[in-house]
Amino acid sequence: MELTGFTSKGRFLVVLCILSYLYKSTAAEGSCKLKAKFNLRGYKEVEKKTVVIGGMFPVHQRLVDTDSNTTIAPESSDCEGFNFRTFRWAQTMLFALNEINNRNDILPYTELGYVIYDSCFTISKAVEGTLTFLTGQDEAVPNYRCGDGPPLSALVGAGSSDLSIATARILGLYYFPQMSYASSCSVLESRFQYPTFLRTIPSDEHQSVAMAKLVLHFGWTWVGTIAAEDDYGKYGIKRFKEVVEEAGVCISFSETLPKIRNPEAIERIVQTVLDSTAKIIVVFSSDVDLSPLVGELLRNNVTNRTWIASEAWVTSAAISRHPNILPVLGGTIGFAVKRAEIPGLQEHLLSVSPYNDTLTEEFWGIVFNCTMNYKQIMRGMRRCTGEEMLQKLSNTFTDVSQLRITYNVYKAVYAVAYALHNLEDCKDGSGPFENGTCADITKFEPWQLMYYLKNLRFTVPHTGEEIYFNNGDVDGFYEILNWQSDSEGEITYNHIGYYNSTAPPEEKLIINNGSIIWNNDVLEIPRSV
Ligand code: TCR
Repeated sequence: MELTGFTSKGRFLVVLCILSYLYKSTAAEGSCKLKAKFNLRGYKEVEKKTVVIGGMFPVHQRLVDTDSNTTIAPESSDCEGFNFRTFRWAQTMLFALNEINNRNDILPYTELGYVIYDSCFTISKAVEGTLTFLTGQDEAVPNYRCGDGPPLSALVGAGSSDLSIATARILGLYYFPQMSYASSCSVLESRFQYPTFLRTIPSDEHQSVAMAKLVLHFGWTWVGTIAAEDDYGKYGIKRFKEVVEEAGVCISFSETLPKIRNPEAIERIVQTVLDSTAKIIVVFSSDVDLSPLVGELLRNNVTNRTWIASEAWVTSAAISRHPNILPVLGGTIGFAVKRAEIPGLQEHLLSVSPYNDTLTEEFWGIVFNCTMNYKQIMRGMRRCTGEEMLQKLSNTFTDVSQLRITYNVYKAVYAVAYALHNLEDCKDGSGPFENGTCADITKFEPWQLMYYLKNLRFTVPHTGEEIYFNNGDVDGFYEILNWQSDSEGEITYNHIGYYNSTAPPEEKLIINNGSIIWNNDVLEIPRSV
């Protein structure tokens, strides 16, 4: 599923554009096969040059199970499991683009358009989206881009590391820049393998070491580990184990969370946790993969454990808002990336309308339990009026209290925009390319933009954070959070310290032991056995 469009000065017009433009310019050659499958295409109102930024977000959680019937032509699978948190990330990209298009000091002569793909947390969808993006067609034809069209700049995405590893390999072939906001796996550090990959999230190398230091800080010598069955989980926990084992800590058990539904495997993991004497359990996983285990832990009332959370689930409402979660996961300690306030973002999220595109329409239907689909209305489902009020609900989509990956998305879009700005701003004669030449914003090469991304340094609006990339990566900085309960028995994420990879060795991990409340409201540090 894709969204394409252009945000324009103050207004957001959604009109057929890019593809019909491509179609017109190339139909004569008969080489472009186009089926109208895009949800949205955009049109710019102002007469300006346009550059398109790609985005990729795991808005749905999985592919729909289809039977492998080979008597009919296969089709690209549909997705299900709409995720409010990742939908907020996608909307943040639109918000940032709008903000940039409304500013006169960034890219004053150029308008930013977008194409957004839903990767459905699935590698095949991410690859499909990447090929579609590069070729400009709705069918993924590698090595071929149809017509001139507005120049493509960079791909912001993909969500998780295994998706980015796949897309970065393809994009790398074309030396096409990719700016990731959530793919933190340490293997993505390799510029040899992924020459055009950059990210606004720190590499998990830092997080794994920080987790190990945390375990040593509390004097624990016996821990269990659970990892998601993907590159994030596997590499994250591998590095953690290396560091703690070197310091003499023993690993009581190492379990892997299944990627596809597997209740028996989940039950086995719960049994391992129950049978083990280890009371400290480190979990490297996304919230989506962890959720089934949490359900099973609740059913079995597994208490008296201390859980150490990786960044991907530490502030996840999908986990912490489970009813009766406190006895099981209260006292959890975890690592989170920088949080920010983004002025105007909440207003943007609240102004989302079901009529914007197919994703907003689907979102609306789920939130208000209604439909805009004629066939479903005929079948008796309640019809959405479009007048429903998002303001009246509190949900993960409009909750702006924990803007962390969301903030990374915001930074990623600004990074691409500033790099394009510097490219546009270049003065011929003193440019970085051969004989002092510059790139032309209306038809630059991907490697030319790569030059500007590599040498970028900018200040993020509103937060003042200074961003630059060191071989594609940013510094490792994490806040350390502790799950405590408020007066209503809901989980709150309390700041108890931080980890700074750039500080001198003794000052990297700073924890205020006194501010921690452990599982079952205990105040002293739990023992590991
Ligand atoms: N890096 C993970 C994916 C991920 C994620 C998240 C997914 C991160 N944080 C929050 C959902 C929600 C961090 C990866 O695969 O690299």
